[in-house]
Amino acid sequence: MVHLAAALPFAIDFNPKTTALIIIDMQRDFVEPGGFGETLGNDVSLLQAIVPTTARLIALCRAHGLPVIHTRECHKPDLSDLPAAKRDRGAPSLRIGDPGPMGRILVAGEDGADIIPEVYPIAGELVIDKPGKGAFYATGLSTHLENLGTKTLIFAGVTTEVCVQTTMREANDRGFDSLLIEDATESYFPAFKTATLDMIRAQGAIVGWTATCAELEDALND
Ligand code: TIU
Repeated sequence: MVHLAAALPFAIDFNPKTTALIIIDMQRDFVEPGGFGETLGNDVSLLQAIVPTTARLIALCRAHGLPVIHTRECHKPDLSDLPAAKRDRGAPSLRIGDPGPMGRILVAGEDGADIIPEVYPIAGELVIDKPGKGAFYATGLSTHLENLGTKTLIFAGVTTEVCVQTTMREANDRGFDSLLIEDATESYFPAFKTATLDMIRAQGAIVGWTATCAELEDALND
């Protein structure tokens, strides 16, 4: 067992053999200019700060033999998995499915929907395309984790309060212990990131735990 004493709100113990890393939506559409994130009016450069730490976290988990799972929020080219309520929400500069500088916005197979090179999956790692915010919704993630015998999930990626938090809440209801790596997740809204970290660990880890990448590194290498 690994004892991560520095985790908040209190120590978490986990078995690396039943733990997996899930990297949420580190796609060009969220992190680079011209993609979905920017069409919503966001400053996407804010997300680039976590790229080196996320790469370090992935390397750490690979070195310790933890399965690494990557997700991509995207829709089928015929948009049959895109509810009108999602497509028509708000007043983005381009809607999901519209052509943009990195291909059609948030559509599977387009350049924008792909994962940024710095944290790209390697052969053998599962990549899950998901139509929703939560990675368990309308995907094979539950079955895959059951097959692996996973009990604990380590989370990173973007954005903290949208797809990361939604997936952590889904995981919580499915009986997983979840640990969010604070410096490998980011929001377009710094205050939302802070609030999300607080609400995850409040009330005795009501959703899960948080720790830094260095703290996880120390615990795994102990
Ligand atoms: N807009 C925003 O903050 N996030 C999303 O739309 N999706 C994810 O978080 N991946």
